[in-house]
Amino acid sequence: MKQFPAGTRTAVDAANAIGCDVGQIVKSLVFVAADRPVVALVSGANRLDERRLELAAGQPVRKAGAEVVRAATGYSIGGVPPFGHATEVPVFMDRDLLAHSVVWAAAGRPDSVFEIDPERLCELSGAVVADLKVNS
Ligand code: 5CA
Repeated sequence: MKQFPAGTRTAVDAANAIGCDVGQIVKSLVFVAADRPVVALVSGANRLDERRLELAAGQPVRKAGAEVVRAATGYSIGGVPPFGHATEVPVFMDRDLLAHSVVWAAAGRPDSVFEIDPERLCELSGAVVADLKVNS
């Protein structure tokens, strides 16, 4: 785990602090699919296509509000980790993350990140890998 006083709240902030490619940053985005919170792990270089997440989840999705993010994961926006959530949350993972040898994800705080092999991230999060980005 690495902590950066300048903050790692956004993917760009995190990449700048770490000195890595923004594509190696894991965004942990919380959506509500029907009534169930789900997490989409998306490369910092990509924009999530909500229709693709709907296809993967099999339900209509909408962005979760800050309160729902906190209740479902136990963490606040900007620090949501990709696993270790307070409740059982299905996880979907952007296939592009697997192209990197290591990626960096939020470690529960808006100033902390950890490094992980994306295959290991997939295992630990129990993620379903899918094409989630806009324009792929
Ligand atoms: N620590 C960084 C890099 S690991 C991080 O957590 N990035 S993130 O992308 O996973 O988290 C920020 C994301 O939270 C934004 O991309 C945005 O999709 C979402 N977000 C920001 N503000 C809100 C809000 N008010 N309501 C719902 N979602 C929000």
